[in-house]
Amino acid sequence: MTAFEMNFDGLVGPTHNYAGLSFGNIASQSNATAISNPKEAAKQGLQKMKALADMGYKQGILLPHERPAIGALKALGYQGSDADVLRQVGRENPALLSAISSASCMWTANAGTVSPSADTADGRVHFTAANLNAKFHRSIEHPTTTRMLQAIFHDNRHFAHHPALPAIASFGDEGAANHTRFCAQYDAPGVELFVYGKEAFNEARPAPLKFPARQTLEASQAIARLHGLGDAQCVFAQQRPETIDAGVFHNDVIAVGNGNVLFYHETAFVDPAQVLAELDAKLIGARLIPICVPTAEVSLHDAVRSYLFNSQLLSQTDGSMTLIVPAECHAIDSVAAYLTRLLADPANPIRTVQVFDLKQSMNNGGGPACLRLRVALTAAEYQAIHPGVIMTQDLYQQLNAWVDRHYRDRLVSADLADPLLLLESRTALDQLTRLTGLGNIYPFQL
Ligand code: SUG
Repeated sequence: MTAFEMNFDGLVGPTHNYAGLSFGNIASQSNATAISNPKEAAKQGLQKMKALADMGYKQGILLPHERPAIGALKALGYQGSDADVLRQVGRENPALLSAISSASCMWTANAGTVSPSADTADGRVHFTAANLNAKFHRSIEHPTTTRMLQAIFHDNRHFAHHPALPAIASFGDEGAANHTRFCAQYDAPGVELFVYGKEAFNEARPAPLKFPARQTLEASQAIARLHGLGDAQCVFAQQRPETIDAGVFHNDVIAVGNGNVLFYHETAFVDPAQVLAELDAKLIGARLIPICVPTAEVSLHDAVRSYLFNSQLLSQTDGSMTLIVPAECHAIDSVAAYLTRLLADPANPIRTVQVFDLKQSMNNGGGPACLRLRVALTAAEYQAIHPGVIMTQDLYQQLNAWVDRHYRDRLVSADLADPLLLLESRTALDQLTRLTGLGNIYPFQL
């Protein structure tokens, strides 16, 4: 195989906190007033990255964004020194302060959508940063995300970058969390599954009643056009509105795919039979292997509580697959029992399950799959990426020491107005850009 999948995990930033910012994301809402531990969060993430690198997978990092985002406050009319602005917003609008302080860019499955070179019309890897405009705290991510992706994937012979879609709900785009690529091999042309929550320009179509549908069909179609994907390479599928209303705010909370395997819950799609038939028909060189988890074995409620489907499904060199699941999967009986049966069943290629403690991120609704952006790369493309973000033993040690130096182990909302936190955060990020050799990508450095 001359191509492989590389995972870029979001390094958790120094302002990681719980603020209940995501209506429709049950974990975020239930932990709105919890005390966070940014140091532990960053280390939990680093451990997963290192473990995958040690297992032989290509692993990279995406850097945290500048938070608190003073620039976003200035754009809203706040004036004065950075410390004055922080104090004023802390006094007048703590909810806004929480939003511009969120470390939400850690969930890099929402950083953007990536189409590998084997799929695109011009033979380059295409990236579109997600506008994330369903939530204010996430809508401010894409300018830095775009700069970061451009800095890492800088060789325009191999990589093409598109700015985020128009910042309006009709084109709401949540990136790779609603996008899965299926293929016979990573360097063979694949079929890209775009999952959306509603049709923006057709209100007659079903839509969730309680929680927002963050991704629209129109946004997904625009990404497919921008990336140069033909009709024969795309499947557009609607999430079941009732499933969104049960807390499935992204498709990667209810389905995961890799290679020719789709692991999904019975309630994931409006029309699962159609999705499977179309994927199978459009997949070249392999038959689709669907693994459906029925409600009778794992209820939708347990699927959301455990984040079973927010796992990473990884190819092993012997053709089998490994599932990387959060620790919550072992704590919930129905899910633990299901996983035992899954491993015992020779009819599917999943042979091993590995469990990771990602509690700090999970408390905000972010499991193993949320924390990573997948990029399928050929060997030549891999050679062309910025090497400073590739996980190695050395980088792992340096990042752990960097976290120890700069991160707090306790954060509550009252701390966000502290000008010292801003200073600590900027100092840490400035050193991080040096450590990774990425150059000036943050507003405070520009
Ligand atoms: O967008 N949580 C994130 C979780 C994103 C998970 N990503 C994927 N499923 N791919 C979100 O809802 C909560 C922040 C807070 O409440 O403090 C938050 O933004």
